[in-house]
Amino acid sequence: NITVNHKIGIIGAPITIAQPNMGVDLGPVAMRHAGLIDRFKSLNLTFEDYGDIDVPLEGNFEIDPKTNLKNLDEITKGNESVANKVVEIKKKGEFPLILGGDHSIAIGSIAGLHQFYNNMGVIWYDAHPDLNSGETSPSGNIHGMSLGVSIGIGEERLISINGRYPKIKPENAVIIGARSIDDGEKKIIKERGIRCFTMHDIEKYGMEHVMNEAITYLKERTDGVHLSFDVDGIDPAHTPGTGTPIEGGPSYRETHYALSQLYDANILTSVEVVEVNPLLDQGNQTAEVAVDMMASVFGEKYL
Ligand code: B3U
Ligand code: MN
Ligand code: MN
Repeated sequence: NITVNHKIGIIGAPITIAQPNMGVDLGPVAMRHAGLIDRFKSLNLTFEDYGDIDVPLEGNFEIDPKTNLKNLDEITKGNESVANKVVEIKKKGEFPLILGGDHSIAIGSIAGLHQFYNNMGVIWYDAHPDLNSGETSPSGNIHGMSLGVSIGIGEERLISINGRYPKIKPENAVIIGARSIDDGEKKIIKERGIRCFTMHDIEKYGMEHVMNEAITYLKERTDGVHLSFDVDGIDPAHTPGTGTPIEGGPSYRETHYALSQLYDANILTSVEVVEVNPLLDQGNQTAEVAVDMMASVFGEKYL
């Protein structure tokens, strides 16, 4: 859990080829440039930045007719490296913070993390549920499949990275902020009993209530909670620098508050932040917002 004495192990995971836009590989450097390290210092956190890991950066972006996936070999390889690095950090007793990279890195981070828990949970803060597979994907882009892979759906080579699957039980996954859900994903959410708080729920009940529900639910049933934070979860008014912005998301304020609730509840055991793309950004705004959000997760308060 997050305390000033629990060392945070930071890694960059610049996987970019699980989606089509150039530039997500620059996410880690953009967030460091936006002052992530200084913010952690001023919070008196104990941490070490291990830099970016090596991952394949080139693919051919052709849909393989057998799998309906793009760049499977390279993405498998990259996520094996992510998983190995996360295992290394956990074995040192550190709290993993992984900087993406596209959202496919969650395949590797959750694969690495799962061996340390019996009943791991995940909070998926995202405009998308990322529950596609080769069978349902409209795009063949693997970043839209990472929660699906983590609950054991889809390509064998992905679901079996670092051992047994599923990595997490579907009922231990909570999605927050979804507002772009493909038909195949709707089916999976219903059939597998995934808790999904869409924008409709946030509008109706308010962010505070939704987060309290999510926290209570996960506290009761899990022995660790990974936050998988996709910056496109936030309304694109605040985070334009991302590949698939979707209108009508939670504001900066709501997101900031939600993350401070997670800090106060003290339930998180690992965090990742993904889909920051400085080449699509206005200035470095999206990385700056991402850093503000990480500061909130790691305990920064206004007063
Ligand atoms: N659901 C669509 C689009 C998408 C998913 N994740 C992002 N975009 N960032 C798909 O391709 O799976
Ligand atoms: Mn995502
Ligand atoms: Mn998304």
